Amino acid sequence: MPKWSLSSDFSLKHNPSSAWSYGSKPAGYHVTGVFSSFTHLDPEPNGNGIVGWFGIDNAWYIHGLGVYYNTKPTTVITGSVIFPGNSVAMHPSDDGRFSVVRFTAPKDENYVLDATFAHIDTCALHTGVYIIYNNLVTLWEIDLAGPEDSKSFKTTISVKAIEPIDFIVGVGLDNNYVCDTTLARRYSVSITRYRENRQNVNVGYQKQNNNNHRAYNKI
Ligand SMILES: [Ca+2]
Repeated sequence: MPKWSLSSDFSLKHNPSSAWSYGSKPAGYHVTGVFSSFTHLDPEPNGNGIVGWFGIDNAWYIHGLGVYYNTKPTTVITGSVIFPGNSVAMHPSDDGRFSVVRFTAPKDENYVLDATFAHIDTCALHTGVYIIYNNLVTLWEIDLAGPEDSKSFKTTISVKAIEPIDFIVGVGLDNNYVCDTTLARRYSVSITRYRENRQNVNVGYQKQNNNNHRAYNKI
Protein backbone atom coordinates (compact mmCIF):
# COMPACT_ATOMS: atom_id res chain seq x y z
CA MET A 1 0.00 0.00 0.00
CA PRO A 2 1.37 3.43 -0.84
CA LYS A 3 2.15 5.46 2.22
CA TRP A 4 3.35 8.99 2.67
CA SER A 5 5.02 10.10 5.87
CA LEU A 6 5.53 13.77 6.52
CA SER A 7 8.77 13.26 8.41
CA SER A 8 10.41 10.56 6.28
CA ASP A 9 9.35 12.32 3.05
CA PHE A 10 10.46 15.73 4.30
CA SER A 11 12.25 17.68 1.56
CA LEU A 12 15.18 20.01 2.18
CA LYS A 13 15.10 21.20 -1.44
CA HIS A 14 11.65 21.24 -2.98
CA ASN A 15 8.20 22.57 -2.12
CA PRO A 16 5.97 20.86 -3.07
CA SER A 17 7.71 17.53 -2.78
CA SER A 18 6.08 14.13 -3.21
CA ALA A 19 2.43 14.66 -2.21
CA TRP A 20 3.37 17.21 0.47
CA SER A 21 3.59 20.98 0.37
CA TYR A 22 4.44 23.46 3.11
CA GLY A 23 2.77 26.84 3.49
CA SER A 24 0.31 29.04 5.35
CA LYS A 25 -3.24 30.38 5.50
CA PRO A 26 -4.33 33.90 6.46
CA ALA A 27 -5.09 35.07 10.00
CA GLY A 28 -8.51 35.01 11.61
CA TYR A 29 -11.07 32.32 10.99
CA HIS A 30 -9.42 31.21 7.77
CA VAL A 31 -8.51 27.57 8.21
CA THR A 32 -10.36 27.27 4.89
CA GLY A 33 -8.57 30.32 3.46
CA VAL A 34 -6.24 30.48 0.49
CA PHE A 35 -3.13 28.34 0.81
CA SER A 36 0.18 30.14 0.17
CA SER A 37 3.26 28.00 -0.46
CA PHE A 38 6.45 28.68 1.45
CA THR A 39 9.26 29.79 -0.80
CA HIS A 40 12.58 28.99 0.85
CA LEU A 41 14.27 26.73 3.38
CA ASP A 42 16.85 28.17 5.76
CA PRO A 43 19.05 26.47 8.36
CA GLU A 44 18.90 27.85 11.88
CA PRO A 45 21.62 30.55 11.94
CA ASN A 46 23.46 29.18 14.96
CA GLY A 47 23.79 25.78 13.33
CA ASN A 48 21.71 23.70 15.74
CA GLY A 49 20.58 21.37 12.96
CA ILE A 50 17.00 22.65 12.65
CA VAL A 51 15.84 23.93 9.25
CA GLY A 52 12.66 25.82 8.42
CA TRP A 53 10.52 26.39 5.35
CA PHE A 54 9.35 30.03 5.29
CA GLY A 55 7.25 32.38 3.17
CA ILE A 56 8.72 35.23 1.16
CA ASP A 57 8.23 37.70 4.06
CA ASN A 58 9.81 35.53 6.72
CA ALA A 59 13.02 33.94 7.98
CA TRP A 60 14.36 32.70 11.31
CA TYR A 61 13.27 34.67 14.42
CA ILE A 62 11.00 37.15 12.62
CA HIS A 63 7.36 35.98 12.53
CA GLY A 64 7.70 32.40 13.77
CA LEU A 65 5.57 31.11 10.90
CA GLY A 66 7.08 28.00 9.37
CA VAL A 67 7.36 24.26 9.01
CA TYR A 68 10.50 23.01 10.76
CA TYR A 69 12.58 19.86 10.58
CA ASN A 70 15.30 18.51 12.84
CA THR A 71 17.94 17.17 10.45
CA LYS A 72 19.75 15.43 13.30
CA PRO A 73 18.80 11.92 14.45
CA THR A 74 18.99 13.08 18.05
CA THR A 75 16.93 15.50 20.14
CA VAL A 76 17.88 19.18 19.83
CA ILE A 77 17.11 21.55 22.70
CA THR A 78 16.80 25.13 21.48
CA GLY A 79 15.57 27.73 23.94
CA SER A 80 12.51 26.19 25.62
CA VAL A 81 11.81 23.79 22.73
CA ILE A 82 12.71 20.09 22.94
CA PHE A 83 12.80 18.96 19.30
CA PRO A 84 13.03 15.17 18.70
CA GLY A 85 15.42 13.88 16.05
CA ASN A 86 14.35 13.71 12.39
CA SER A 87 10.93 15.16 13.24
CA VAL A 88 8.68 17.84 11.78
CA ALA A 89 7.19 20.70 13.81
CA MET A 90 4.90 23.56 12.86
CA HIS A 91 4.52 27.07 14.26
CA PRO A 92 1.92 29.80 13.56
CA SER A 93 2.75 33.46 12.94
CA ASP A 94 2.96 36.38 15.35
CA ASP A 95 0.15 37.97 13.29
CA GLY A 96 -2.12 34.91 13.55
CA ARG A 97 -1.44 33.21 10.24
CA PHE A 98 -1.69 29.43 10.26
CA SER A 99 1.13 27.01 9.53
CA VAL A 100 -0.08 24.41 7.03
CA VAL A 101 1.17 21.08 5.74
CA ARG A 102 -0.88 20.08 2.71
CA PHE A 103 -1.30 16.57 1.34
CA THR A 104 -2.65 16.49 -2.21
CA ALA A 105 -4.24 13.19 -3.21
CA PRO A 106 -2.53 11.74 -6.30
CA LYS A 107 -5.66 9.85 -7.43
CA ASP A 108 -9.22 8.90 -6.47
CA GLU A 109 -8.96 6.51 -3.55
CA ASN A 110 -9.74 5.83 0.08
CA TYR A 111 -7.09 7.25 2.34
CA VAL A 112 -6.29 6.61 6.00
CA LEU A 113 -5.32 9.73 7.89
CA ASP A 114 -3.26 9.12 11.00
CA ALA A 115 -1.95 12.15 12.83
CA THR A 116 -0.59 13.00 16.24
CA PHE A 117 0.21 16.55 17.29
CA ALA A 118 2.14 17.37 20.45
CA HIS A 119 3.44 20.43 22.24
CA ILE A 120 7.25 20.42 22.46
CA ASP A 121 7.75 23.83 24.07
CA THR A 122 8.09 23.76 27.85
CA CYS A 123 6.23 27.07 28.09
CA ALA A 124 3.33 25.93 25.87
CA LEU A 125 -0.14 27.35 26.54
CA HIS A 126 -2.93 26.87 23.97
CA THR A 127 -2.56 25.87 20.33
CA GLY A 128 -5.29 25.20 17.78
CA VAL A 129 -4.86 22.13 15.55
CA TYR A 130 -7.10 21.38 12.56
CA ILE A 131 -7.40 18.91 9.71
CA ILE A 132 -9.36 20.31 6.76
CA TYR A 133 -10.54 18.32 3.73
CA ASN A 134 -10.73 19.99 0.32
CA ASN A 135 -10.34 23.45 1.85
CA LEU A 136 -13.91 23.16 3.14
CA VAL A 137 -14.76 20.36 5.59
CA THR A 138 -13.31 20.25 9.10
CA LEU A 139 -12.33 16.66 9.88
CA TRP A 140 -10.75 17.46 13.23
CA GLU A 141 -10.32 20.48 15.47
CA ILE A 142 -8.72 20.39 18.89
CA ASP A 143 -6.96 22.51 21.48
CA LEU A 144 -3.53 21.53 22.76
CA ALA A 145 -3.16 22.89 26.27
CA GLY A 146 0.11 23.01 28.15
CA PRO A 147 3.54 21.40 27.87
CA GLU A 148 3.68 17.90 26.37
CA ASP A 149 -0.05 17.82 25.58
CA SER A 150 -0.56 15.38 22.72
CA LYS A 151 -3.66 14.43 20.75
CA SER A 152 -4.22 11.92 17.94
CA PHE A 153 -6.67 11.52 15.08
CA LYS A 154 -7.31 8.63 12.71
CA THR A 155 -9.97 8.16 10.07
CA THR A 156 -10.54 6.78 6.60
CA ILE A 157 -11.86 9.11 3.94
CA SER A 158 -12.71 8.92 0.26
CA VAL A 159 -10.75 11.57 -1.62
CA LYS A 160 -10.65 12.53 -5.28
CA ALA A 161 -7.45 13.27 -7.18
CA ILE A 162 -5.97 16.74 -6.55
CA GLU A 163 -8.21 17.34 -3.53
CA PRO A 164 -6.08 18.61 -0.62
CA ILE A 165 -6.04 17.60 3.02
CA ASP A 166 -4.53 20.29 5.22
CA PHE A 167 -2.88 19.73 8.59
CA ILE A 168 -2.97 23.12 10.31
CA VAL A 169 -1.50 24.70 13.45
CA GLY A 170 -2.85 28.04 14.71
CA VAL A 171 -2.35 30.36 17.66
CA GLY A 172 -5.28 28.80 19.56
CA LEU A 173 -7.46 29.91 22.45
CA ASP A 174 -4.87 32.26 23.96
CA ASN A 175 -4.69 34.20 20.69
CA ASN A 176 -0.92 34.31 21.11
CA TYR A 177 1.78 32.62 19.04
CA VAL A 178 4.29 32.37 21.89
CA CYS A 179 5.44 28.81 22.71
CA ASP A 180 3.16 27.24 20.06
CA THR A 181 5.79 24.92 18.54
CA THR A 182 3.82 21.76 17.73
CA LEU A 183 5.30 18.46 16.71
CA ALA A 184 3.69 16.48 13.89
CA ARG A 185 4.95 13.33 15.52
CA ARG A 186 7.38 11.25 13.53
CA TYR A 187 5.78 8.87 11.01
CA SER A 188 2.31 9.38 12.38
CA VAL A 189 1.12 12.04 9.97
CA SER A 190 0.60 9.75 7.04
CA ILE A 191 -1.94 8.75 4.50
CA THR A 192 -2.36 5.21 3.28
CA ARG A 193 -4.26 4.18 0.20
CA TYR A 194 -6.29 0.97 0.25
CA ARG A 195 -6.80 -0.29 -3.29
CA GLU A 196 -9.18 -3.09 -2.31
CA ASN A 197 -11.41 -1.22 0.12
CA ARG A 198 -13.65 0.95 -1.97
CA GLN A 199 -16.88 1.06 0.01
CA ASN A 200 -18.17 4.41 1.14
CA VAL A 201 -15.99 5.33 4.09
CA ASN A 202 -16.47 9.07 4.14
CA VAL A 203 -18.03 8.79 7.59
CA GLY A 204 -15.16 8.79 10.05
CA TYR A 205 -15.70 12.29 11.32
CA GLN A 206 -18.32 14.81 12.26
CA LYS A 207 -18.56 18.15 10.61
CA GLN A 208 -17.90 20.91 13.11
CA ASN A 209 -19.97 24.04 13.35
CA ASN A 210 -18.55 27.49 12.87
CA ASN A 211 -18.85 28.40 16.52
CA ASN A 212 -16.28 25.75 17.32
CA HIS A 213 -13.94 27.18 14.74
CA ARG A 214 -14.17 30.62 16.23
CA ALA A 215 -13.46 29.28 19.69
CA TYR A 216 -9.89 28.64 18.61
CA ASN A 217 -9.40 31.88 16.71
CA LYS A 218 -10.42 35.01 18.49
CA ILE A 219 -8.57 37.31 16.13
CA1 LIG B 1 -0.99 29.96 21.46
